[in-house]
Amino acid sequence: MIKKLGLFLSIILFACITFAITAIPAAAATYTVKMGADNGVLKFVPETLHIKPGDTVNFVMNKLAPHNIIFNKGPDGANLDDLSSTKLLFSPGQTYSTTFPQDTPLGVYQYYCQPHRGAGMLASIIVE
Ligand SMILES: [Cu+2]
Repeated sequence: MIKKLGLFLSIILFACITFAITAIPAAAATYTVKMGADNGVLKFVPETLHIKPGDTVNFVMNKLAPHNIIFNKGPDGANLDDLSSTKLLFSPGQTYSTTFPQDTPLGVYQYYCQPHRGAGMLASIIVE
């Protein structure tokens, strides 16, 4: 009787653990994009970043301030204003963090830095 109860309890425990493992969604990742390359070139590093919905991108002020992030092109239904930050960052190490929502439309998101758009400081984030 006690043996049977033990078996029954371990089956229940196993079922609970299996459920708990499968119920946890894939953890969201956090990526870093440098604003201004280490070698003093006006660009975002990396210029192309692949992420998944739910992921966060930390834009870190690195070289040749000031910089900001303006998303100007994305898939239909994307809220580019929510992703952008018009605020200029000046000090190395300052960050602006943006999270692409779970329901963010998949596709290519293009952005640029306002002061340096003409200098070619443009980049893309691909949500896939
Ligand atoms: Cu800039």
